[in-house]
Amino acid sequence: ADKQYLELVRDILTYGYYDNNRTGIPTKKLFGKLFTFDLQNEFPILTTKFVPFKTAVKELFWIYVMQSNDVRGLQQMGVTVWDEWMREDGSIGKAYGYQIAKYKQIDKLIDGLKNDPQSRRHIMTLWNLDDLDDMALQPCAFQTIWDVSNGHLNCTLVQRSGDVGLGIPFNFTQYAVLVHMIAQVTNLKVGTLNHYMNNAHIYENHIEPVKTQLNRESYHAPDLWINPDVKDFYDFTLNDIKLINYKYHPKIDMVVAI
Ligand code: THF
Repeated sequence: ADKQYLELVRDILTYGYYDNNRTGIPTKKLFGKLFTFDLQNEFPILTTKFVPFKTAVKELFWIYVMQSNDVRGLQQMGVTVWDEWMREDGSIGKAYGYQIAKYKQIDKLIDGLKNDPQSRRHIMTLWNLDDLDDMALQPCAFQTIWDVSNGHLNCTLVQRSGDVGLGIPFNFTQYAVLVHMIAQVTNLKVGTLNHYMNNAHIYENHIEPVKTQLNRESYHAPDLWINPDVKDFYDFTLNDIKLINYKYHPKIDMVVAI
């Protein structure tokens, strides 16, 4: 993962288009970037900086297992990354987990993968036109499109806007875990994870931090352990998912743009 990531960082710093945006912190950006991870060979997580794996998995569970939009639930697990977007009622509005629950999207996906694997309609989407105005933040990583080939489960994650410094390292690691989880409960092997970023950007105040990362040598990727006894998606708990031999360089502090 480090190789593709650092190449994207280098590309953005060299060729990125510089302009302002909604947040008031200008970015350098490139249009239309893609990572491809072969999940059979590698669990994708950065080693050139510490990525808080547990936090990333908790956020994933919040969206797809708990199917919640209540930030207080995340806070109870010790996760603060959504605090900036919490509303007075404690939620982020009709966003993320709310949209998974509303249409039973996990259940439909698992059902479809089991009963009609060659379907070309295996999609989960958080982009609901009717509800966009009721979301504290419109989802960045908003869609997954799934495929079964030769007993392997493939997935493309589509992201409209990718914060390369902070959000992106979370996103591909989380969705790799999701592919492993879904593969296990559908009796498939893991395949390829594609991660498409329409606008891949680096905030101006992240440029120096990511440059320190560019000078680091990557370590061998860790392995993912998933409790093989779990057969039902909703039986997964945080203890069923662990990273083994995660060797990493120190954390890099970056401020999130709101
Ligand atoms: N807004 C912006 N500007 N970038 C994003 O990545 C982003 N997200 C979510 C919603 N809006 C966004 C919030 N996700 C961190 C990680 C993910 C976030 C927000 C913040 C973060 O600060 N990560 C630190 C460690 C945090 C911790 O350990 O608590 C890190 O070093 O990775 C897109 O999902």
